[in-house]
Amino acid sequence: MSNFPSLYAITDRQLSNLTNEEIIREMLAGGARLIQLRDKEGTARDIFDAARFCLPLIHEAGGRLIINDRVDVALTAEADGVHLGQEDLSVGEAREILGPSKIIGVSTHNRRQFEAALATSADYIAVGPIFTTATKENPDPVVGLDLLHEVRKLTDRPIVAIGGIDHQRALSVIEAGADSVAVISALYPWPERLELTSRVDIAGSIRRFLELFERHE
Ligand code: TZP
Ligand code: MG
Repeated sequence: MSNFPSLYAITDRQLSNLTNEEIIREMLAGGARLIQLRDKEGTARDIFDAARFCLPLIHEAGGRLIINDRVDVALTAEADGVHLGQEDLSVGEAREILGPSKIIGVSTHNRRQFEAALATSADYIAVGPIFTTATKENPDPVVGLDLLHEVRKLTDRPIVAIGGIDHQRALSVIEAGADSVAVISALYPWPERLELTSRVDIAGSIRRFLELFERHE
């Protein structure tokens, strides 16, 4: 996957109180072009329907949609790829199902897992949690920027950093060697004074990330 986007935006219905479709519209409005549909509580039906609805919008904007966990849904919905954890189907198994042209990403949490991922056809390798995260249930131990520095020396393949990354920390992660930062909670800032009509400003948060990266180039 050439030209890997610096921002990897991940959906979260619980943090936003919005539907996957609403979140993805906001992400596109903010300028996100690499989007992961992550819905741990959604059924296959929910994820499939959201993916089918959003794919034309995302493609029209020149973006790509990656499905978390579900190779079956990624295949059937004709998404751009799938993101696998250590407990999901292996990259090899997903590749057999999806074929050579789909994007397959895999999460790793230590050097051993990263090296194992390098031996596969994974298009990108995620590393984390870089910092403490409250978003993932039972997260692996924090790996810090040190692991990023270490694994950057091993490959030119795109590395995605994840876990506890916000606007303040984003550039330190890129400087440590990541090609891209994957973010969840930082995308869902609620206004300070909560009113009935207020909603999270996903597009605004994405714009601020993209401005940071543009200024850094
Ligand atoms: N994998 C490692 S940390 C994490 C995942 C899915 C959660 C990232 O969420 P946040 O809110 O950006 O820390
Ligand atoms: Mg998974």
